[in-house]
Amino acid sequence: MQDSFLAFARRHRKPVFVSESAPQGFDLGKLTAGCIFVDPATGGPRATVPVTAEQIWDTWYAPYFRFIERNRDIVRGVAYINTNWSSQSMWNCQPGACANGYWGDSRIQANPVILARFRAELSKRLYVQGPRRAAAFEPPDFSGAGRSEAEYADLPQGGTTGIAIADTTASNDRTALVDANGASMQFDHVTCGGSIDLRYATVTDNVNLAVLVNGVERHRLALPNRGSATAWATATIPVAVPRDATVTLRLDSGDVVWIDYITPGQR
Ligand SMILES: [Ca+2]
Repeated sequence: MQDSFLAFARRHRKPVFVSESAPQGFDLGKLTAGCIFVDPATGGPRATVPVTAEQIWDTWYAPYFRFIERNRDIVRGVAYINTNWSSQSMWNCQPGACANGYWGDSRIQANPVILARFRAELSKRLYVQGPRRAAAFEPPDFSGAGRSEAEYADLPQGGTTGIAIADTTASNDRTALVDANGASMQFDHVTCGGSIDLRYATVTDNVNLAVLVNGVERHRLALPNRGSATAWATATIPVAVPRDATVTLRLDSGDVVWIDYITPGQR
């Protein structure tokens, strides 16, 4: 359902807003889980079962934040309903009076583990903090099935002087620029493959990239000067990628390289 909606939005090059989201059926204060549908025998809630905060996180919150992150090319806003549903007559579920199903309590402050993890998620660079306005939506490059597009990679700003800049504009070929030695870009949730293909361009000599898989350096790659920022070439990196890996490219020398994408793609 969600995927078909996202596919629809991408086809029409529109942004997506996730509205009124909440982990229905969980009570974060009582640490219980219950069926959201009415028990026909009583016209009320079914029995709840005890759960841990970790189980609630893994069942609902982790996939929720993962969904946002994986679709950040078009998911540009979310709203979370932070409320004790059971305290409101419209949503409270009692025998014989449960018109809207069982909801529970989705207040993140009702559990310190959920609260801390929720805050940690929102502190990621993915989210706009404070009064700063979000950047205007520009439809990204959706042509890259099976690719991990550099313009949507994480840019950890590695090293002391390095910077990495994502450019999703068509006029710049929708790439990311790694500028200055020490900077890196990171692709997460890369699917498995026997090697990595890298589409790149550079205008400097002596470009050397370190290739890290799950944080461990696996290869060093020397790239020739292509003479132009859009003179693309593909280099094959003889590094196997395990399932759901993090692939990091760090610029060790050469000062500047543009990266379009790597293969394999991301989950
Ligand atoms: Ca690209």
